[in-house]
Amino acid sequence: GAVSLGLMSLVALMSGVAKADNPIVQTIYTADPAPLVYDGRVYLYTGHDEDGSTTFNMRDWHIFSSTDMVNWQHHGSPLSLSTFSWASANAWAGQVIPRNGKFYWYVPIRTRGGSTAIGVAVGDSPTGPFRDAIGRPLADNNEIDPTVFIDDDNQAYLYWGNPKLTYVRLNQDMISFSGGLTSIPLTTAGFGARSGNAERPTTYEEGPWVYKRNGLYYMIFAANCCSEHIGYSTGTSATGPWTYRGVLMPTEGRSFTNHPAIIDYKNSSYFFYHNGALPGGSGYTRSVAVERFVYNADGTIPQMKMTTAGAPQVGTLDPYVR
Ligand code: FUB
Repeated sequence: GAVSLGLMSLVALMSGVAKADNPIVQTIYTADPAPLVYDGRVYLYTGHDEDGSTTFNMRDWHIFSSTDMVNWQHHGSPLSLSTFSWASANAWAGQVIPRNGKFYWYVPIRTRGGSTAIGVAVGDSPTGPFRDAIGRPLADNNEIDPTVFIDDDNQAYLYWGNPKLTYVRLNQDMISFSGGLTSIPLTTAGFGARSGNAERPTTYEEGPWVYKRNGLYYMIFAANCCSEHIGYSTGTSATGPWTYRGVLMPTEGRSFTNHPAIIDYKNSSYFFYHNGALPGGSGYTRSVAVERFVYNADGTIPQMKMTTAGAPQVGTLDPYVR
């Protein structure tokens, strides 16, 4: 069924401004938040679950922006599967980063050949328009969920993966890389121990988000599918070694996935995630939400709970079928 709109959201939709409370977007189902602070504004890139979906049904990505973290403007959908001639399905979790006066949007996509590959789109502004930067996958190893990070020495890294975790060193052009694909060792010291899954001995599942703060590297990620919680690790360099730091947000609510992102904006820190809190919400009709938080003095992150998580649908969580 369609998302039922409260009066607030209806007004918001008509005015093009999405309102306030969690979930951030109440006019469509959104997932996989990727915020970017640019030129004094927060741009929020999301996936889009189609109304009434009973499996992952995602064909395009959307952009929202805000200058107060309360009122969100919807910039529409300037990127979709049709942007990539080689795409067949799965407009899944991506991230945007500016460089060279351009904006690079990395996304996982199902190819016409059937594998899952990482594509890169490029635009001249944070809201596009965007075009396929290279006309083919940037990397094609049947893995998902890219996160991109530029270190202080200007070296850019792209990390992605489920069940593996891989990175490459991107070249200055941001649309090619040097040195090949490198596997990050998934050790329990680095990513925590998972029990009862011999193929996945650590909690790492998917959705990595890498950033650096006060000299410390952070990798936050979706853990222990299904249902997922959010965990995180810290490292002494962009390539590790990583040390597991624990659970950032426990499992809760109607969605069996969650997906993390963190930014600092106007002297506050914000944690973005998704759940199934809207009317009609589920693991396939999700919505993006945000919490403000304060880092502990030692740089660790306090554990957070969802606000407006939606009541759990006990016993009705769908298996995670790709
Ligand atoms: O939204 C589709 C997939 O579900 C994403 O790629 C994963 O991170 C999970 O959120």
